[in-house]
This record gives sequence, structure tokens and C-alpha cells, in this order.
Amino acid sequence: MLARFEEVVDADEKIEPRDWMPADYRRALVRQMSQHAHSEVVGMQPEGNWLTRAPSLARKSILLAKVQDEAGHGLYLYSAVETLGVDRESLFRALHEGRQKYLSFINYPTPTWADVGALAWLTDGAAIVNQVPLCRSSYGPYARAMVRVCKEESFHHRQGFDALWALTRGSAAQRRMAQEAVDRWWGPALAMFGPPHAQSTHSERSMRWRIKRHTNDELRQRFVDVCVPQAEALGVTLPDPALRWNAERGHHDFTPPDFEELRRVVAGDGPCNRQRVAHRRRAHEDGAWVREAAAAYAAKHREEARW
Ligand code: FAQ
Repeated sequence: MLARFEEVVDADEKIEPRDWMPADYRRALVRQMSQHAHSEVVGMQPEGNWLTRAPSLARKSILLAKVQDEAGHGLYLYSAVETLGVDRESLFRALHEGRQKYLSFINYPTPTWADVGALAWLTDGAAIVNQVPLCRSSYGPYARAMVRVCKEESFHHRQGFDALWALTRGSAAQRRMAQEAVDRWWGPALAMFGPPHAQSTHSERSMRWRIKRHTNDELRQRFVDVCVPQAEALGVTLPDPALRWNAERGHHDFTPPDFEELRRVVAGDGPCNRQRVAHRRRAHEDGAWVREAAAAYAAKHREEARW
């Protein structure tokens, strides 16, 4: 069975929920996909914070659509994790009890409207670089969920760029606000890709199983190379004096993010960790009656269908 599993993975075909898979492969998927689902759902908070204060009706509608998309991504991903035999309630419990993680950047605040633009331009941009290869992940339900997610992330990225574009073409105060927000989000966006390869505990195995396709460092480099011309078009400076084109490597040199800070934020000590998890727990408790009503409605229909 192991030989058959490896044959399918090596041939770049998909493993499906009905197929036999090694217990460690299943565990690796549950870990990464549930963290991914949690990131989408908790990730609604930094921008949700600005829904009632968006500068125009058009900006509000766009932001509302984006935040709702994140909830949808969470749903695709929780459903995909359920195909591995893990129920959704237990995933929520793990998140609320701090046993499962979500991505580090979500633990940073969005103090100005420009942060909403910078957050989306940089972290949705990073999410696209990370997630496009996941569309070819070896686990079918994960790969298929990613195709839809990536299409929506492109809109998210674009609307962040557009919000910054408007600010960088505005008054001196607006240009300053945009630059300061980019200064705040550059580091967290670079750190999103995870620890350097030498310190990555899961990469080797996840790459062998084709759950992920590239090292964290390869994706981080790709992200930097993509961002530089976009920053030039926007007219903002990326806050790294070491950032320059290296013709020999065919890539930009850059200063790596502060991995010690990443470690602290992942361990629960970022600027907004406690606030994000407390808010998530409260939202879950407040929504209990909706889940109960939906379950009762579904049960009633099942009963009627039997008759
Ligand atoms: N934050 O061995 P590796 C979005 C953990 S959100 C927190 O390198 P791996 C919505 C890692 O889990 C985008 N923890 O791990 C949005 C592991 O811990 P563990 C969601 C991190 O798995 C956008 C340990 O460190 N996308 O789009 C981080 O091979 C904008 C060792 O690390 C995904 O989730 C981190 N940054 O590589 C909302 C992508 N980095 O489990 C609002 C899917 C590492 O042993 C605005 N995930 N860790 O306790 C992945 O691609 C991978 O899991 C990585 C990490 C690349 C995150």
C-alpha cells in the first residue's frame, strides 16, 4: 500500500480521501490545512476592524466582499480537513485552546486605513506566492480548494494595491500614511513564509510527499522579486537598505525577517495574539444558536425526507 501511495505521489497524481495513506501524511495534512483554515478565519479580524470606518461606500463594499471571502476560504478548508476524518468542532476547540496555530502576520494591528491596503497588497501577495504551488498539492481536496482560493486572493491583492495607489496619489499626509503602513507590514509579510529552510521542521517531508512544492526561502525570494517592481509603480520604498538586484543570482538580495520575532509571535507573544483569540472565542460562542438552529433544520429535513 505504501508503494502504491508513493507511486501516485511520484507520478504527480492525486491522493483522494478514499485512498490509503500513511498516518504521518494524514497528520501532516491535518496540521497544515487546519492552520491554513484558522488563518483565513482569524485573518478576517485585522481588516474587519475597518469595515465601519472605510473611507467611502465603494471601499466598504470591496472590503466587505474580501472579508466574506476569507470566511468562505475557511469553509472550503475546514471541509477539506473533514475529508481526513477530523470533525470541525474539534478543530475549533484546538484553535480556541491554543493547541493549533494560525499565521503570524494576523497578530499585528491595523492602526490606519493605509494598513488595510498594505496588509492586502503584501500579505495577500505573499499568500498567492505560497498558495499557487499548493494548487498542485498531492492531496486532491486541498489542491482543488486552493484553485478557487487563489482566484479570490488575486482580487484581494489587487484591491489592496488599489487602495494604496489612491493614497500614494493623494496628499502628502496620505502618502506618508501609505509609506508608514508599508514599513509596518514588510517584515510580517516576509516572515509569513516561515523559518529558514535549515530550521524548518516539516519542509523536507512535506516536499517529498508533494504537500508543499518549494522551501520557505524559495517562496520568500520569489515574493521579494515580485514586490520590487510593484513598489516602484506605487511609489513606496520597501524598508530594507540592503534590498538590491543581484545580477549574478538573477534575484534581489534582501535582509531576512526577524526570525526571533516570528518565534515569539508564533509562541503567542505578538502585539494582538490574546485579542485575536479572545475575539474568535467570543464570536464562536455568540454564534452557537445559529449552529444549533442550522443543525435542527437539517435534522428536520432529513426526517421529512425519510417519510
Ligand atoms: N506563522 O517546518 P515549518 C490568508 C510554524 S492566510 C505561524 O517551516 P511548514 C488570509 C509551522 O506551522 C494565508 N506559524 O512548517 C488572509 C510549524 O509549526 P508546528 C494562509 C508558522 O508547514 C490574507 C513551525 O512553525 N496560508 O491568505 C509560520 O513546512 C490577508 C515550523 O515551520 C497558509 O496557511 C507563520 N508564518 O511551513 C487574511 C499557507 N511559519 O505546526 C487576511 C499554508 C511557520 O510544527 C489578510 N501553510 N510556522 O507547530 C504553509 O504553506 C506552511 O504551513 C508554512 C510553514 C509555509 C506556513
